[in-house]
Amino acid sequence: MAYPFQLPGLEYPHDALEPHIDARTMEIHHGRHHAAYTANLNAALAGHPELHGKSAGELVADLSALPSGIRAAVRNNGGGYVNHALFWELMAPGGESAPGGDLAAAINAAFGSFDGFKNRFAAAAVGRFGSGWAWLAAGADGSLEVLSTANQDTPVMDGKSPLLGIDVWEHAYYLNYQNRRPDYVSAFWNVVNWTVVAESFRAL
Ligand code: MN3
Repeated sequence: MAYPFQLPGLEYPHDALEPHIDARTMEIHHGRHHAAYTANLNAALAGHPELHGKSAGELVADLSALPSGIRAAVRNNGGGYVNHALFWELMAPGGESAPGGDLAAAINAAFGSFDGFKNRFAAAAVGRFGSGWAWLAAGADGSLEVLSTANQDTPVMDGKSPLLGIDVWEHAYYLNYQNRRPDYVSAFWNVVNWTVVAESFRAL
């Protein structure tokens, strides 16, 4: 998909992830926050038809190639666009509780165990000061790592492939969890769509 970017639809109803993520949060997060990133990305690109053939992923993968006047806007809003498009796909009601197959083996090899991975991921999510994301990502050589990014930065900006991510901006959890970000992070494991994560891993 390229300019003009459109807000991707959700594959499940707003209330599908309850009680872990409440319907009102999903309505506002998808319908207002993600919609705003989409509109602001389009606004930044409107006067640059030479960029209209690029996907959002291509735009954020090489920020240095962009005109300086829109670089920050594309970083923030293009990042927000791709991060949220992925985030909705990474969640599903009643998903598997853990990955299987090659992905499970790779996680065990990189982090010692699935619990070892979960602990690292949760620490990155809880430890991100202010707004941002925590990720399971693959480097260019396919090696798995846990990292976090500030604001709407994405591992794609560093040439890495995001496999699983959690949004830890307060808008992602404040209505239900207020200041209890660790509780939101714990609840997130109940809605991870490991099938999608495994598909991304296989596609590396
Ligand atoms: Mn968000």
